[in-house]
Amino acid sequence: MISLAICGDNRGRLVAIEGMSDVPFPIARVYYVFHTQPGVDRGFHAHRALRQVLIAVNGSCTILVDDGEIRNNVRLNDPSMGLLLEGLVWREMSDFSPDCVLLVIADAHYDENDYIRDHGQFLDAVREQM
Ligand code: T46
Repeated sequence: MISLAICGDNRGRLVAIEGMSDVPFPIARVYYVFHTQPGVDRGFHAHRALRQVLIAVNGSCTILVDDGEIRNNVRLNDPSMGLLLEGLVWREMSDFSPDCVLLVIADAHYDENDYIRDHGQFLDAVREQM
């Protein structure tokens, strides 16, 4: 988890995110997931090279992270906390609150070739890198 500094005053709060300081990579892309329908799960893939930070800037959701050996659920519910995903990590997103806005900051442009969408192929890739 990455803790993001909050600039707060009597007007409210602000979080600024700069590449190579607040997140440990240059920022190439930002996208957000919102209006996720009840009961819908997303993700179910890993990335070969992409580095990302996930932040629930509103509401909450759960990210299952799986490195091929250990599977952990991380609840994101704080707009000042980011989940850094790098290396071969399978991820599944679930339990989105109706108001959830999941912001994702990435170090590369969208590339479908970087995705591993089959869990068996993901486990093979983990074994190959050992
Ligand atoms: C990830 C998790 C956390 C684009 O055209 N450009 C983009 O930058 C992205 C991210 C997606 N798309 C298109 C591709 C699909 O037609 O948007 C559609 C939904 O993408 P996807 O099914 O991959 O969405 P999620 O929520 O399953 O996964 C996304 C990211 O793709 C992925 O990198 O780590 O969020």
